[in-house]
Amino acid sequence: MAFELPKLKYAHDALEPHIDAKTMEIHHGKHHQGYTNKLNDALKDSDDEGKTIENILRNLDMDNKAVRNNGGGYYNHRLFWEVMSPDGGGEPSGDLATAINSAYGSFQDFKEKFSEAAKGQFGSGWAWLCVHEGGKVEVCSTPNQDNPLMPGVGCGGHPILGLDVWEHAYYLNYQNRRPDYVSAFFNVIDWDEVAKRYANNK
Ligand code: MN3
Repeated sequence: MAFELPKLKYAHDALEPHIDAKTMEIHHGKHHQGYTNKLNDALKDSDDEGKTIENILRNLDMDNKAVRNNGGGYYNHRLFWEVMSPDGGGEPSGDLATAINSAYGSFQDFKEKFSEAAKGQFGSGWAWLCVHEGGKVEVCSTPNQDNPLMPGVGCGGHPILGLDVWEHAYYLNYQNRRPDYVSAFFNVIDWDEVAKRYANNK
């Protein structure tokens, strides 16, 4: 069964003014669709056809550039759309908040660490919050469409929050002002969704 572009759970303009409608339209409809199509092409008639994306990425041959770039692109964007919401923002609560405070001292310190990872990723890539077995959380970043499920990349563990810092994610609205985009992202993070992923993968 081929992978399909996931539907958004909100309208293209629902995340404005933090993320503009035109960017969402192109990012989801063109970029994510492109990764999805190319992933399906790359998997066609291979041993990985029909496996889950998590399984494919965890066991990836990193020299397989087509699956690395497009499988990463498919998975990363799917997570990205799901951890944002027009009702997002604020701070996490419960077990996730406890884990963040235990790793970073406070939500503010975590926010700073995550923002530094996003702003400091040279060129295209992603910033992540991951959970390790046992519940410890960790911030890291990866280049291009790599992601922490892939062998030897990023912090390992399971990504529960991801921020796309490719220019295609922010250039129309923010031009070169990546820090403003990173800061705006915090207004749309769906912490309930991140907490669900924390609980399911710790
Ligand atoms: Mn992108």
